[in-house]
Parts: sequence; C-alpha cells; structure tokens
Amino acid sequence: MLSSLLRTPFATMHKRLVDLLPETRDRLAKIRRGHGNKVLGPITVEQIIGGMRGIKGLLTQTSRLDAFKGIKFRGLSLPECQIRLPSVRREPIPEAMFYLLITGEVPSNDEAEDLKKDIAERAQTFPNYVEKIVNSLSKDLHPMSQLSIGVLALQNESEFAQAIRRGEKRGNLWQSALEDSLNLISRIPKLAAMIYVNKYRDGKLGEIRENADLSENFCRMMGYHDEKFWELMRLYLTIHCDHEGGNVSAHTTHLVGSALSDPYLSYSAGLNGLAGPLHGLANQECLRFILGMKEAIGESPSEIDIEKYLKDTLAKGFVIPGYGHAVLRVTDPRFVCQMEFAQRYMPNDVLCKLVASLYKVAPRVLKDLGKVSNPYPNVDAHSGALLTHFGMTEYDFYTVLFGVSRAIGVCASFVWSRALALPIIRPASVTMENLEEFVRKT
Ligand code: HAX
Repeated sequence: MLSSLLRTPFATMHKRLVDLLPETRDRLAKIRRGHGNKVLGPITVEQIIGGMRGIKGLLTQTSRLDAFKGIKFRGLSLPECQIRLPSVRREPIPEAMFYLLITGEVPSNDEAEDLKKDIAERAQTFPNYVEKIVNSLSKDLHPMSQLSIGVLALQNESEFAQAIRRGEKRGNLWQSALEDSLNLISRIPKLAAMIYVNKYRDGKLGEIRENADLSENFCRMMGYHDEKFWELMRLYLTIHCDHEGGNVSAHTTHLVGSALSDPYLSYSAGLNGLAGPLHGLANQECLRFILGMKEAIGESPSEIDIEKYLKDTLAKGFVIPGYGHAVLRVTDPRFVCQMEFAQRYMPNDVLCKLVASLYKVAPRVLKDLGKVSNPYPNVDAHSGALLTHFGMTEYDFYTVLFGVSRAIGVCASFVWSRALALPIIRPASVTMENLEEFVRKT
C-alpha cells in the first residue's frame, strides 16, 4: 500500500505524515492512560436540549474555533495563513492549506508544489461512469444534491473500502484514507464544474493545466479565466475549508467515518448537512436576501430604510441570513477577509456596498431582539456579492463551492481520526422522563 502512496516522485507530505505518526499517537496514548478519567467540563440540562452548545466532546486536530478570535488552522489565524502559506498573488493555494491541516506545518514552496502536482495529476483521472451518472441528472435537481450523488458514485473508487474488505489492520487505515482523500480533493472540483456547466452553461468543461493550482483549474473548468476570480476562489477555498469539529458538515463526516465508512460515504453525508439553510445553504440565501433588499429599497438605501427592511423580514418569521453563529461572538474573521478583498478590488461594487451597509445596521437590529447570541455577520454574509461581481450569479450553486472547500478540512480530519484509531462515536441520550426525574432529585 505504501508504495502506491509514494507513487508521485516526491510525496513529501506522505513522508512527513509517516514521521509524525508515532509521536502523535504517543501523545494521545499518554493523555488517555494518565488522565482519561479527569473531568473537562460539566454538562447542563440546557446543553442537552440546546444542541450541545459548548460541550467539548470531539477530538479535532486540524483547527480550533475561538468565540472571540475566530478560526485558527493548526494555530494560524487567517491573516497568518495569508502571510505564511505558499500562495499565488495574495491568497494561499488550497493545496498548501491541506498540507498545513494534515501535518500541522507550513509547507515550503517546494513541498506545496509537490502536492499541487500530485493533485493536478490525480484530477486528470476522473472515472467515465461517474461523468455519465452526473450528466444524466435532471438540471432541476439542486446542485448540492447532484454533488452528493456524484461523490457517492465516486465511492466505487474507494481504496479505504477495499482495505476494510481485505481486513487491513485499523492502525493502517489512515493510508487508504489519505489516498481516498487526495483523490477526492482532486476530483471534487471537476465534479462541481460538471454540475455547473451542465446546469448553467453549454455542458462543456474548460481544460485543466498540469502546473496550475486547484483554484485556477477549478475556475478554468467552469469557464472563468479572470486571474482575480481565481484569486477570489483561492480565498474562498481556504477560508471555508475547516471550522473545528462541531459544525454540522465536519461533525457528520467525522461521525459517519467513525463507523469505518469510507471518506466518500462520510463526506457525502457531511455535504447533506452543509446543504441545510442554517449551515452552508445560508450563502445562497444571503445573496437572495441582498438582491431582494436591493429590489425593495434600492441600490443605496439609508440606514433607516435598511432597518425597516430587516424588521419587516424578521416580523415575517424569517432569519437574517449570514448573521449569527452557534460559537462565534464577534464578526467572523472570514467575513472580514472577504470585505478586505472587496475593498481592494471592487470598492464601488453595488452589492458589496450593500453588504457593507447591512453590516452597519443588522447587528443593532438583531441585538434589539434580545435573544440572538451573536448579532454579527458570519462567513456567508459576503461571498455571494463577491462571486456575483465576477459573473457567477447562479446563487443556488454557491453551497457547492463551500462543499468543494470543506472537503479539504473534513478529509484531513478523517485521515487523523483513522491514524489515531479513534473509536466509533456513540454518545448516550436521555428521555424527557430521565430529565424530569433528574430535576425532581436536584
Ligand atoms: N436572524 C434572526 N434570528 C436569529 C438569527 C438571525 N440571523 N440568528 C439567531 N436568531 C434567533 C434564533 O433563530 C433563535 O430564535 P428562537 O429562540 O426563536 O428559536 C434565537 O435567535 C437564539 O439563537 P442563537 O443562540 O443566537 O443561535 P443558534 O446558535 O441557535 O443558531 C445560527 C445559530 C447560525 C443557526 C443562527 O444564528 C441563524 O439561524 N443564522 C442565520 C442563518 C445563517 O447565517 N447560517 C449560517 C451560519 C454559519 C455557517 O454555518 N455557515 O455555513
């Protein structure tokens, strides 16, 4: 198996992972052996009823979310990633981000380049039968459903599933998990681009280049040739990739993977969670919201007009998409990065200006409701306006872009979960009667 892992000329990331494994396993074993029965935090009745907010119950190596500082990928904030990771123009290449998430180390330019070549090479090998399946899907089917179906069709290629079938030792499963992950990350852009050109264009895919990064190739396949759009996609693919372990898409992928389902089955399940409006689908809802607001109150509304529009929306029982978060208690740094991108490249864009105007008013309106834990914008509040600027106006495709990015984070975590031989996830649940009995006794 290792020989197939090392089939690329350099494969430095694989070698680095092999070096890191014993030490990391040892660290975990020491914690478990010496401190396994220590209590990390209480669990309240409210947490059981309220979606397990704040309960620390998952081990995730790749990233950590701080409510006030935002996401850190292996200890690096977004601005630090932008400065330190190998990039094209200003934004890190997605391959460098995957290297960081897998190894915990910033790759050198050569290391990132090796991985880039490996991924571009794997992208060339897309199974014909999957192409046929995807091409046969109804254009009316939501792009996220198409993506999930396409990933399930790719599952036929899973080396992890074969390893399970031939009884591979648990401790070795990370190898086929990594192989599947690299194939998945390489092929997902083509799958997504097929869905895009089938649904919105003439069905013809653009060509990919061997020396281009994943972002450029993804954009080329969808028919976008503007370097600034490739740069936006680089930003997009890196900031959406991971958000620690508890969000619905990462958690679902991890949960399904804990049953030793392969990376395709697990990630496809995660995608189905991402497709929910309270999670990844919020990015399409945000653009719909901004366009609706523009239609209703014009291109440069006053703060009073915006406030009234927001209050009317809330009164009708809708949420303000792109605002609020289950963990964050400040403006999402991923929103800030996108706002900076807009200011740098498109300061006069009408939709981006509307996003900025909304940001001045919405937190106040949401705070006034008195129940919203976080009245500030999240990652989804800006992306649609930026994509629209470059002509990608088909907002029901936006969550697919999120899905392409999320593959990078959930696959890195999948590899580590198998490398650390984490067990099947099986928390306990209580009934209402259990809770009532508990309440009576306390
Ligand atoms: N607009 C209106 N009401 C909101 C709100 C918003 N943006 N955010 C929260 N609330 C409401 C909740 O609906 C809830 O109301 P009820 O008690 O009447 O049910 C109340 O405020 C308390 O909720 P919360 O504690 O602030 O938020 P949760 O942790 O329960 O939920 C959500 C977090 C992100 C789901 C929520 O803020 C929301 O629905 N936001 C809008 C949708 C959105 O932007 N989702 C994307 C989130 C980021 C992400 O995952 N991207 O993929």
